[in-house]
Amino acid sequence: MAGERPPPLELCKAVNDLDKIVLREPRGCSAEVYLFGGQVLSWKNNRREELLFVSSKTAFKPPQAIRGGIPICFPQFSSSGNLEQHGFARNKFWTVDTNPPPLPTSSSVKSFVDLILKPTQDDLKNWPHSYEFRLRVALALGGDLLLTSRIRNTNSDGKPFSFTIAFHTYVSLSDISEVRVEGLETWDYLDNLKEGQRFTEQGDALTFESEIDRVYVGTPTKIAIIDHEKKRTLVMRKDGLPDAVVWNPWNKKAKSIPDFGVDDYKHTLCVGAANVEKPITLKPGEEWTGRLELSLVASSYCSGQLDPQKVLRGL
Ligand code: TA6
Repeated sequence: MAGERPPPLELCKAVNDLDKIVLREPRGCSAEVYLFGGQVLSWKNNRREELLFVSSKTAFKPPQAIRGGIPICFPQFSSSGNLEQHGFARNKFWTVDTNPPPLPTSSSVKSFVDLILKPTQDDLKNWPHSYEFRLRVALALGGDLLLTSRIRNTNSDGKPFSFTIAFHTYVSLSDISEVRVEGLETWDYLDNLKEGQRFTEQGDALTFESEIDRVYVGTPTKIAIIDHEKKRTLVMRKDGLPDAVVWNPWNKKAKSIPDFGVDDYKHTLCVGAANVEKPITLKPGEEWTGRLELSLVASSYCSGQLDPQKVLRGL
């Protein structure tokens, strides 16, 4: 795409009149980004299958966060600070960034949008730091989804700030009990169901039969989510985001979550590229960049065509 003018933005109205931008690529894949939350809420392959989960009970009523897609937890993951759960970025209206600083974009990118979040005077009372959070959401030929984040400290008082961050991706699944996650074997995790205690994952791929709420720390850059039934594997690549959140409330906890359908837990898993364990600190003028790339590999593990270990080792 370098040097090419991006196609005009397809800005349209969505649920409850919320603004969304639709990204398309020539083979029929698409993605939708809502200005509310700067949140990707749809990603479809060329067979128009939805790859992200959105709760059937989410209200689409700002400032309440939308449950589904890729919510951005910033500047605080979970309740690890004195801000609201998962910070405020997912509860804010982002705007289209019409003049972003240059960002090299691979030639395979067919459409993209730049969004920006900056604090209002009111926001500064809640979190007394000036920042610019730039988010480029891009769709490549063939449907790969790329999220590039740039966070700059624009404080004029010389003060640094620290933050944690997560792209809390809700993957759409056939059946959670049929899914494997590869790439986190033998890695350490902080277990949120056990007061954040640290454990080491066993040697085998993750499978799911009960509630899970963990942060895997310092993980490899590639994680594969294998859905046997849908014969597809979602490969997550991440840069500048050393950790990975894995969450499913299962049946009991799901009942206590108002905007989550009772059976929704069967059809989703949150696997979030994150920086949680060691907060990022930026001095004024400094900028942090993080990249998340989601791509789909057509056939699943069991068909033998795809061996996630080969994918994870980039073979
Ligand atoms: O990422 C895991 C987690 O922090 C869980 O503890 C659970 O609370 C989940 O996020 C969802 O959080 P939310 O605020 O969206 O209900």
